[in-house]
Amino acid sequence: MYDSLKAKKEAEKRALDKTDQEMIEKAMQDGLETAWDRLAKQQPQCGFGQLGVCCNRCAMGPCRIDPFGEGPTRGVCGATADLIVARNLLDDLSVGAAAHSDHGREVLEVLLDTAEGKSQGYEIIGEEKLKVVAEEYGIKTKGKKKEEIAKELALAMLEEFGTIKNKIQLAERAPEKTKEMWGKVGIMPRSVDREIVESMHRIHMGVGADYANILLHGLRTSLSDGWGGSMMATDGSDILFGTPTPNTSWVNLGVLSKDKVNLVLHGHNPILSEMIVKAAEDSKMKKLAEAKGAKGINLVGMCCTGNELLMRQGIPIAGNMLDQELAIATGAVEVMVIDYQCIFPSITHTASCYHTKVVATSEKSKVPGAMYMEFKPETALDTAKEIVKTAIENFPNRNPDRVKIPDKPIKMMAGFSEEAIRKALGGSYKPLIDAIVAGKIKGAVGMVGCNNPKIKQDYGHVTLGKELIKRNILVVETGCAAIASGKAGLLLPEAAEMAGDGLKSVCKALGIPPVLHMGSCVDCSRILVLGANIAKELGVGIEDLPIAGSAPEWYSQKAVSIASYFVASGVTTHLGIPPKIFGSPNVVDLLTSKLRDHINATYFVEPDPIKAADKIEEEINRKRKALGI
Ligand code: BF8
Repeated sequence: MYDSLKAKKEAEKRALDKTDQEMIEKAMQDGLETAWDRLAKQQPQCGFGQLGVCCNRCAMGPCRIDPFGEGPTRGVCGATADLIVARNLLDDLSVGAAAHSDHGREVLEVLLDTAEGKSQGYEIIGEEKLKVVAEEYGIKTKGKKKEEIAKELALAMLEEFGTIKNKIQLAERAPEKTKEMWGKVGIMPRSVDREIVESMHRIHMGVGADYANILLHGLRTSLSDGWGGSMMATDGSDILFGTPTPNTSWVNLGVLSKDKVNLVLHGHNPILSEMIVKAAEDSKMKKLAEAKGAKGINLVGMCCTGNELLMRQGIPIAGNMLDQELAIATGAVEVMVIDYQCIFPSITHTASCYHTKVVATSEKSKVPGAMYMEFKPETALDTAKEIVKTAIENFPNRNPDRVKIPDKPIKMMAGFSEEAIRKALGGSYKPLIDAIVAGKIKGAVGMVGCNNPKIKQDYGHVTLGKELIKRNILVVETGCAAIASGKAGLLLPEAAEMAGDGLKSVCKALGIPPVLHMGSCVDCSRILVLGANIAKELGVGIEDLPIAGSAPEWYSQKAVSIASYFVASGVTTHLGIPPKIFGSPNVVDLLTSKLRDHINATYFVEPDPIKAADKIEEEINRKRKALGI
């Protein structure tokens, strides 16, 4: 029996945001199973798995090591806890790097098709960025049509995935000192695919038993993501759809409309969703929606596809990872379009409780129970129109008695690409550097990553974000972290009132929020470029800057890769959820301490966001001191 008081209390435990709480209650009332329920059903979760000492790689296993030293200390092959933990971590990291990079490859393939006139609906909008990147690749741009440059550039970038040059061009954006550090440690990325394939090789039974050597390759693989696959995804998308500039939009589940056809665009890659934006503007579609009794078409984003559309088009965003089921629970979603990554495999099961149709669009990411409309560059706009039409035709099936939409979306600012930040500062980082040297801004933190039902939704992001800005630490964000801050009102210039006096004065002078939304998760590469450009202007390495990273609520393998390329780039990074490494004290010691001697950065784990802020501030002060400021 539904107990409204109990549901309210439970909702308050599960999520920080009131609109999310409201929808969690509705989901409970509707008898809908969500990730929180599934987590509860999994308790107690396997202790061996949590410590990372379970190995299921080969047919001699599965094996597990007794963390208390009373049972077996080696698997059947002879692997120790150190090796098993290191291999498992490299596995997770490489899966994450592969996901980001494969997304990047698809963007570049569409860029190439567009340059060759083979795609439908696309054009090259980011001409300025096209020229900048082409020049980095040594491609002459003078007197050439943008399509010619784009073709040469797309081919050059696609070649990076399997290049035999033993270096990735975009990694050249790092300061000399940082690159020297990579050379010394032996982690300069050689190509995107090579590092990932080599990871798969290295985690095979019998390929290396040295945990440190395995983890070092993990750092190299992560760099091939951050400075390779992800950066190519960002740059390719900027070239196709334009480099983001600051805009104002709306966030939370309240962006869904009571009287319009709602389409939720969920996943990561902007290539199809950008076409859906175009398709929804078609006057025929608008008329059809009216004919079906709707007042129009309402597109909203979810997760990182949502972030991509928000950054460039100002499309409102319904929420982050744990909101995907709650959006459907509003009973007001006609279609949820999915591409790939971070989509619950049970999403069609959730949708089946309402009239919502899930439309899968990627050959890589089919989901049983979903309609399948395959995205192909040459028919992208037709497919997008078909999807919008499907949503419109589903509108009359909505049951108004089962609809509940929270009524207060929150205003937010997004669109802070590295280029936009530089422009806001007047073309150079000098004003920011001066503010840092003067101590008005103590440093900066790149806060990134996911939701995880193991922590109250958004609590880690918002608590840590507020704590950092109070201490005059500027926060830049991507992914679900940025959406969490949006919901909490931190992405508004008015939020500067919550900041310390120094940061407040800088934000007020520039008219910017103290927490800047820099994009989707592949756009963590924008944070790398920001760090690199500031370091270059200062004449130091990224590893010398008073900055840190944080993933307070991470869950995904992609987040492991991001945290690792932050650390490998010299940026100490906080994890709010313990990674599965604690079965090996040696691995823990290497990652949280010994690494500092080699790359001036480590990972650190701290579930309490206030304590995490203390440690981040300590790290920023350590780097300030070393810089003599
Ligand atoms: O790539 S932050 S939950 S949506 S993995 Fe996923 Fe994590 Fe969100 Fe974006 Ni990133």
